Amino acid sequence: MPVILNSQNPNFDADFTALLHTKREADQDVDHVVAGIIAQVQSRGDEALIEYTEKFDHLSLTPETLAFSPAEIDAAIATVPNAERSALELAATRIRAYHERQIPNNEWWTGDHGEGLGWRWSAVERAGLYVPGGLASYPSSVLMNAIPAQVAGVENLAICAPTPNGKFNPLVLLAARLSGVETIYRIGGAQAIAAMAFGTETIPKVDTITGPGNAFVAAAKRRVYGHVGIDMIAGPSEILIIADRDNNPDWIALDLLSQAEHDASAQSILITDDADFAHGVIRAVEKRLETLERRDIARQSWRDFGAVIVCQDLEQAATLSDRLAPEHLELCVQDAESYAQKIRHAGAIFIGAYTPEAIGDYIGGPNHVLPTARSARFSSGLSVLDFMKRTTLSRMTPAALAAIGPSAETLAKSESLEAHGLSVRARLDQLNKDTQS
Ligand code: HSO
Ligand code: ZN
Repeated sequence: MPVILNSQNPNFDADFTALLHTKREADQDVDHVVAGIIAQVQSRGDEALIEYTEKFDHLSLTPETLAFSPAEIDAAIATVPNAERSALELAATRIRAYHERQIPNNEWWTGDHGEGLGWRWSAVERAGLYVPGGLASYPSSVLMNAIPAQVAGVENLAICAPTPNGKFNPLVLLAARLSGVETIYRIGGAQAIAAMAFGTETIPKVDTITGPGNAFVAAAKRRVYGHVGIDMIAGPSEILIIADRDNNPDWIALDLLSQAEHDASAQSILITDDADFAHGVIRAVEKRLETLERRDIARQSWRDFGAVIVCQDLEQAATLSDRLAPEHLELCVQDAESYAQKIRHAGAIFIGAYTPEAIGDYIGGPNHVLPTARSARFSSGLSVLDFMKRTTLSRMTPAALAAIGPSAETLAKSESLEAHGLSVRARLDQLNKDTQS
């Protein structure tokens, strides 16, 4: 059974706070192993990469076969059934159109004294995208990582995707092609992150690495951060649904289960103002759990981390939601669009009963790489901006320097940085001379 909380209960605050701080990830102490792997790849390059791939993925590669050849990609893509191909194409088109709107504007304006000020955005040159192997090898995640990079203007995009025992999902290769990525290395784990961060004889070093992965990948991303950029360290997925009684309990149950089936550590929470509805949803979840293909995973997640909260009214629901700062938030309430205005902290909001989160996972357009573990309080989902950086611009005219330079000189003196002050003073003296002559 999930936790069931009622806001009328005197212990509610303590129980809710405990829910907020539930730890969902076992601390896997992999850091020392990862440090060793990174050091090996850094010093021995391809040779180490090939050894680790043999050891962990049971696959023997050579420098020539580290990447899929164009012919292999073509052959794999040819096996993809039409229905999947067109669904993926529609997804790619919609995700691209959504992300194109994120391209930020450059600015350049004239300040108070005639000086030019502004900034300019530019893309990173090279990005590396990590795609997990096995169960979590999602073609949709390839689109969600690669398309924003491509839209940002990144020229060189490469994917690392482990293929344990040589097995891979052809849809991953198709998703790569639809997002303009032709270089796909069949390597994974910390060794793949190290290869992208530091480069090997075969794999060029990148500027930024994005994409989800297991504990080894996460630890490796943490370690290489600073040397390269990274997107985020994603935790297990979560959904919060705020629903009133005028909903179909089975729809809400399925939405809760759509997160629960990802991972035994995923978290699905329902907040409602109606106790009968809450129980209806709990029954509907139980019923669906009897037949769901991934029922073992979903049941474990629902049992260990699921929660149903019956609150006083929907005002309180919005306040509780902001404290949870969920990765995904579904609003199944009357006038959901204006209700959404009450929410401040959420990775993605799905407005109204006809917007199940799965639409956002695949086809809506917004990104599905989102901040987990309450990090929506201070961060956002993956976007075009993650592949761009901003350069500031300033251009003083003599008049502008004459107007604001003396204050710079004063501040330089106050910080005892003489050359700073003199660099301004030398120019101001020259300007004074010019005006006198
Ligand atoms: N809900 C997941 C993303 C995903 N769902 C991929 C299906 N495929 C985390 O946001
Ligand atoms: Zn999902």
